[in-house]
Amino acid sequence: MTGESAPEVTVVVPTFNEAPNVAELVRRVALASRDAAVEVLFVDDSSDNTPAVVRDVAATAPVPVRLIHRDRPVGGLSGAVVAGFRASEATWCVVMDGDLQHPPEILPDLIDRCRAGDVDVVVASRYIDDGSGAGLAGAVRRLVSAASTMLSRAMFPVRLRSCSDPMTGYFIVRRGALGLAQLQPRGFKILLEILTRNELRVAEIPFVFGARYAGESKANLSQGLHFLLQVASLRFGRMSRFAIVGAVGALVNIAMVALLTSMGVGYVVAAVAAAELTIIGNFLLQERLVFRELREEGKSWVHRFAQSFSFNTAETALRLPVVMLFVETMHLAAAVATAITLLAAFLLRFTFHSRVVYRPRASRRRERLEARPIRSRPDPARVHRDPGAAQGI
Ligand SMILES: Nc1nc2c(ncn2[C@@H]2O[C@H](COP(=O)(O)OP(=O)(O)OP(=O)(O)O)[C@@H](O)[C@H]2O)c(=O)[nH]1
Ligand SMILES: [Mg+2]
Repeated sequence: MTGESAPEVTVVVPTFNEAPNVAELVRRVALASRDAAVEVLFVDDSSDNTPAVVRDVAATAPVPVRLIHRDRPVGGLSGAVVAGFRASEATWCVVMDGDLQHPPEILPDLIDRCRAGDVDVVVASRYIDDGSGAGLAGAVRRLVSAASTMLSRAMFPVRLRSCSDPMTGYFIVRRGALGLAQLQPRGFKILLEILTRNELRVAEIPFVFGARYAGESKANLSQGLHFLLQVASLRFGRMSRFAIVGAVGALVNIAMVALLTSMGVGYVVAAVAAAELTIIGNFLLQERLVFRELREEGKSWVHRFAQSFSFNTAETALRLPVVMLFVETMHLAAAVATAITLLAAFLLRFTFHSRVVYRPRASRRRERLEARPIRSRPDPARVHRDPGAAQGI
């Protein structure tokens, strides 16, 4: 491949502190990709010396190696993968972990299967034929992986019908088939997002998920919560995340009232204090988990907090008189009146937060509609630095 022509395949490797794996990964990718024009693109959010190691390896590698280092790791692992797709000019993009748990030796099989021309995605699956997830550290990790696979396939029986392993991080996708503007990368499971947002033709080949070559795992418990939120919002949209946060808030509210009254605080004071603390807690959670990608579109957090806090306080204060009105004038049962007002309050709250508190500015809304994959020209030095947010994710 010359510096001018685009490669056939970009191997996108998201990395977070994977310095000891870089050279071995590039060596094995180069060995495996005999007859294909392959480049390796590291999308790096590291705090260690991974970028320096990538630059060193790039200087002598037998295949082109590029680096995007993000100073702001927007969207975490999935955001990194999407940044890689956007910076690629290849027909096909492979996504591969940077710790060699995804064997580069099956690259030819993935690429050959694509060249047959009848598929958009080829998934390396641990769950067909002689594939295996043996390299996942510990029985609990294997169980969690199997359970989350089952859950997501149950939630998306049609879109995931041809995919036995939507949780895999190893696949090849036709870049032109990706609705890059629609992807809202979050969390660890980018393939799940790609398959559920697009109608794609999927094929699979088995692979054995290996043990880490070197370095430390970044998998942790909070990814479990993010996975559940990701599935819920892919299936039911942002409103379901709002509902989950609201439900958690309601439970905490009840627990706080119980705690405060058991400490001798009067029930009215306890109810008001618990309600206000819940409103603050909900705001913090919804900033992170519900409206995260809309936060920076024009307003300060103080402004958002003021709007959210006043709306919720007014709504909480008004709910009781409305219940009384329903019971006294329309003779509804108190429980029915409460249920109606709670449902109405939820819908009003969601609408107010989406349309007012986190309303995207008009220019950003236009940008979203017109968003195109951003292409970056290959750097002559084959390594470039990226300011992260400039990728527009
Ligand atoms: N760019 C980027 N890469 C990440 C981030 N988090 C994890 N990664 C990379 O994503 C890949 C998968 O992460 P791992 O920690 O290996 O997760 P895992 O394979 O599920 O867990 P193990 O089996 O314990 O290794 C690795 O290449 C990581 O370096 C991130 O926030 N940004
Ligand atoms: Mg790993």
